[in-house]
Amino acid sequence: MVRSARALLTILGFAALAIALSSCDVGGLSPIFPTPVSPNGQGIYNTYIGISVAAFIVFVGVEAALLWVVLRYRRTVQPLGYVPPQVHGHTGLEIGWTLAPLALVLFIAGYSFVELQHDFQPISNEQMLVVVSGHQFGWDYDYGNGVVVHQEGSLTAEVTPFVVPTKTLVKLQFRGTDVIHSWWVPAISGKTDAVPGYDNFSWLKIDKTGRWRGECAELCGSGHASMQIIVQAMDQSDYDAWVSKQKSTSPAVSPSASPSPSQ
Ligand SMILES: [Cu+2]
Repeated sequence: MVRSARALLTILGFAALAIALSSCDVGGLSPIFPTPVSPNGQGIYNTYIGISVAAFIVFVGVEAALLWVVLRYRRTVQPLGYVPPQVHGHTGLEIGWTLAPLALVLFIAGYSFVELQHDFQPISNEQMLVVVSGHQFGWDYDYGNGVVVHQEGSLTAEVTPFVVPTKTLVKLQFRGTDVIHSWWVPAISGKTDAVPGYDNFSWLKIDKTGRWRGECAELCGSGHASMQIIVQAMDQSDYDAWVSKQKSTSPAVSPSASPSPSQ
C-alpha cells in the first residue's frame, strides 16, 4: 500500500514537471531544438539527435537490467539465508563493462570533434565575409563594403536584423571589443565565442527567406539580455536593394557633399 502510494506520488510529480516545462514561456529561446536552416545547424542537430538516441538506449538498457534484478532476485522469493552468486573480481565482466562505455564515449567524442571541425574552421570557399564584433552591449556586422549593421535590442524592443542573401556561403569572423560574448542562433549555427584579441570563425548558408532568432550566450555584463540577435535571409535582388539603401542612408559611406544648411 505504501509502495503504490509512493509510485503514484512519483508519477504525479513527473506529470506536474512535464506540464510546468511545456507551458513555460519566459520569452527567451525555445527549449526545443528549432528546425535547422543552415547545413552546419543541420549537422549539429543530427549530432544532438544521434547522441540522444544512443543515450536513450543505454538508459533503457540500464533501467531494465536494474528492474529485472530487483524483481527477479528480491528477498521475498528467495529461500531464507540465500546468498546470490558472487561476481566480484570477474575478469570478463570487469573488462566488458569498462570497454563498452569507453568505446561509446570515444565514438561520441570523435563524432562530435569531426562535426565541430566542419562548423568552426575558417573556410576559404566563401562567397562573402562578414566580421561580427560583440561589444557591451550589442553586435556590429561589418560587410567590408562600407555597410555596417548595428544590432542592439532587448526582448521587448525591435532588433535590427543582420541581413544575408539566400543561397550564399557567408563566412563569419568573430571578435570581441571588450569582454567575451558568444554569438548563437540555434537554427543556423552553434555558439561561437567573440573573444578580444583572438578571431573565431563560423559560416552560414541559408536557402530560404525568413528570420531567425538568437542571443548572446556568454554572460557579459548588466546588458547581456539586450544582446538579442535576428538573422534575416533575403533573395539576392531584395538583398541588393537593401545594400544600396544602407549605403544611401549611412553617413560613413556617402557623406553629404552639400554644405550643412545650419551655420
Ligand atoms: Cu554578450
